[in-house]
Amino acid sequence: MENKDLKKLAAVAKNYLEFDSNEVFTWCGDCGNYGIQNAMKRALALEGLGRQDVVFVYDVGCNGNGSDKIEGYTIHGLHGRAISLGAGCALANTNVKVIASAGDGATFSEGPQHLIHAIRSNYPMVFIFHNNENYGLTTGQASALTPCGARMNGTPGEVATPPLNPLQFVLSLDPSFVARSFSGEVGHLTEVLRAALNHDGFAFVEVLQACPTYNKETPDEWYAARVKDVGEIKGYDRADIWQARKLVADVGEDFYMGVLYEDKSRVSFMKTQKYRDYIKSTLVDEVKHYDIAKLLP
Ligand SMILES: Cc1ncc(C[n+]2csc(CCOP(=O)(O)OP(=O)(O)O)c2C)c(N)n1
Ligand code: SF4
Ligand SMILES: [Mg+2]
Repeated sequence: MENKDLKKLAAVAKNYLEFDSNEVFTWCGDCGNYGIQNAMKRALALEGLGRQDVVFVYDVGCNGNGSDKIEGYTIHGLHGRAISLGAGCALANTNVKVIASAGDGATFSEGPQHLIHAIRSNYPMVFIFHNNENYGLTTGQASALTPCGARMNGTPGEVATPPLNPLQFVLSLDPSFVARSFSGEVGHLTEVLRAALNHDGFAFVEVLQACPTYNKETPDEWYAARVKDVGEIKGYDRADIWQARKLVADVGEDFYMGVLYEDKSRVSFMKTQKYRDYIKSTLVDEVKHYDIAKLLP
């Protein structure tokens, strides 16, 4: 290996290790959150991003407990509110990358209104959607994504209400970036997250996440036997939203992963604000103390 390659490798390793925390992991063994956290750190390090370049926003849930297992600027908010907190950070300081994480319960039961407007406004952030098809932290209740027939805590008979199709919903909102990956394929997820980090706008990344404790029907092996890369579909054009919509609507045996849709012509929210065309500072630079005393009667 040449000296310059070694230096590059050392820089990637340094960034990766800087994100490591000494906190004890509380996730169950084989939880998909380990793979997601690992892929996120790998993607950031490979993109040359260190602790100072990122804000991590976590929701409430097992996924949210990742917040104290990573060193960096982290916010651990309320259930269903990671997108709104992340959007605030992303708009206030466009020089940092914002990665918000939330579960299926948070995203599609508690906070879908925030998802809708983040997509519509194209806020510049990466959103990692941890889809384990249940409320993991509160011990395995059904979410809006739990399949019919599942027997969950709180629904001991069986779930009778049909689940939402999350990507069908997201693609109906005219998003600018939609991808899918799987927590058990860290290499694949790393590359998907790198693509998301390079997208100028709201990058929605669904991660099919194993929850071996409460979702016994779909362990790692179940997903591993069904996931395929979208690159295997001859002639698939990721710029064609109708191909993506058809792909996610066909809920068959296979789950296609990769970047499913990307509109490179879109720009993120702040760049659409004409009044800021000639302003070089970010909103955080513009925070000032004003003495309002003289304005008072
Ligand atoms: C407004 C509100 N409602 C309910 C709860 C209780 N609660 C905490 S975590 C959780 C479920 C989390 O499920 P999900 O968002 O899918 O995350 P997971 O634990 O599966 O990663 C619930 C219902 C809460 N914290 N706040
Ligand atoms: S309950 Fe499920 S999602 Fe939560 S830590 Fe355990 S395996 Fe992971
Ligand atoms: Mg969940």
